[in-house]
Amino acid sequence: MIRAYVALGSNLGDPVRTIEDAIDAMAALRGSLLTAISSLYRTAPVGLRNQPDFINAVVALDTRLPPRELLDELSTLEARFGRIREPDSVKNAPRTLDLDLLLHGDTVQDDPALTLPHPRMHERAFVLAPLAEIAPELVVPGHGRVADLLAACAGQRIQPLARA
Ligand code: PH2
Ligand code: MG
Ligand code: MG
Repeated sequence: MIRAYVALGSNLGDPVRTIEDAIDAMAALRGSLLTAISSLYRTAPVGLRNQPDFINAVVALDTRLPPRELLDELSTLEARFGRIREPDSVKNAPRTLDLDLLLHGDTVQDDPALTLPHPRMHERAFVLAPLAEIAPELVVPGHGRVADLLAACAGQRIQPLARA
């Protein structure tokens, strides 16, 4: 089994419900075991700023699926949660559910269909804060320890949600 990390994000509809339901769906993912779940965070949009706040979280999976198969499963889940990818849609536009494969073991690859580690994860507090909760000592290949990377993102507004 390989340890993989997946970031979840939503800022349309009922994002808290969507993220909670998506985590439940990830627990049933083929060939995989859900091994850790972060808190949920309310986060200011990064990139396209004029859109609602996001709800973000990160989970760890132990998986037998190779990177592309896991990515395909995640895309299928996004579609099941109502995400529509228009060919001409704006990059970083609001979305019902975004599932980003952050890391797959220590795989480093620059495939056009899937770059690993995720190319922007090391500079985004909305990924690093939940990831630091479940794997503070983890090293992002080429970038360093998650806890150190998070310390460098101090200006980004994120807030853990109170547990229900
Ligand atoms: N996802 C993006 C772009 N900007 N900002 C926040 N706060 N959370 C996200 O999940 C997010 C974003 C592209 O996928
Ligand atoms: Mg994505
Ligand atoms: Mg994304």
